[in-house]
Amino acid sequence: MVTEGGSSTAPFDLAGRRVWVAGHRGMVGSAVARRLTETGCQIQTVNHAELDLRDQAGVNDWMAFHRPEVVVLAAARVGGIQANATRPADFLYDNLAIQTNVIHAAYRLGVRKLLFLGSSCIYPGRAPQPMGEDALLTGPLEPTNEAYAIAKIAGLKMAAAYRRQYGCDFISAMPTNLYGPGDNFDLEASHVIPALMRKAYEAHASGGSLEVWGTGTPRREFLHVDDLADACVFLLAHYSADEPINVGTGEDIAIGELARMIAEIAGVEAGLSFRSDKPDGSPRKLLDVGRLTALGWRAKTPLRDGLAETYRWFETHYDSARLRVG
Ligand code: GFB
Repeated sequence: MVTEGGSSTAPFDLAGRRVWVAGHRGMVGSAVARRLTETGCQIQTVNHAELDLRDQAGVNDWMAFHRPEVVVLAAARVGGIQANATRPADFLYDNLAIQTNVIHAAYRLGVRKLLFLGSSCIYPGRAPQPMGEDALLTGPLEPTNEAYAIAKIAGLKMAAAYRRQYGCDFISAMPTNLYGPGDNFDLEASHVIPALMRKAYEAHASGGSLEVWGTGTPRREFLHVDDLADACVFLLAHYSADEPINVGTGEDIAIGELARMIAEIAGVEAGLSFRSDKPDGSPRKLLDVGRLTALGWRAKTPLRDGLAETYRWFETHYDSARLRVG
């Protein structure tokens, strides 16, 4: 395991430990829970109907009763560019409340290891590319997701503060844009990949074109959620430091090119149409994944394969997936 000073110690062993995956119904949490089944740990989960993570007393009671030894904090309000831009209060309040309650209770109950998940949008909107961890707080945030980014920055700083003040082994990972089975396919709230998949499915059926928001020129890096889950388990075992660590593929693609790939996978024949009234957001978001690569972890899923697999999942879950909202 790599620690503060870069020194190596024995990996943190998950086998036999009680591991709470907060947010296990979401795309990320469910992938992490699937991956954790391979580690021999005892996975703990709780449904939203039983526990609202924004309720501090409820979180304290649930954690005191179930006593997780490890926490993966994958619960969050997430959404695409439009949801972020139009519902900043929800993104700030929900995320600040969830992470504050869980991190503080984890400290009070002596949780041995906690992984906080952030997002590449914590970095400035015009940060030099690729974005290293040292780009944090060096410039203004991208306005379309400022609220979410502020909440996530507070979360990673909170994890680091509890490390420093109380010696807690709390770490933070910053994943790039994610996709995969179990994503949110609601057209107003979702990220670009599920939105384009749903629109492509419907365009294929109707013979229409695939509608793409913005100019198609912004570039994004996309990581399959199973790769993220694998990285989470790797980091729990091998990472222990104040600084957040980036998780991505190190490669990006223009949105127009991504849309062409999805159109091809879905068999859309009428081409693309661009909605110039919709925002582009950041011109480019590519992470520098050098620190994670140096520790020995790399993403495995080629984008085209991951898209094809996710599209097959969406086709078979069309009726339920399109009704899921974030
Ligand atoms: O995935 P997305 O919503 O998130 O949009 P961001 C990425 C790019 O795809 C933008 C374009 O340039 C969009 O304009 N795009 C094209 C579309 N067609 C569509 C479509 O039909 N739906 C959507 N949603 N986009 C989010 C942040 O930013 O990234 C979050 O708002 C979070 O806070 C997340 O950080 C990872 O990459 O722009």
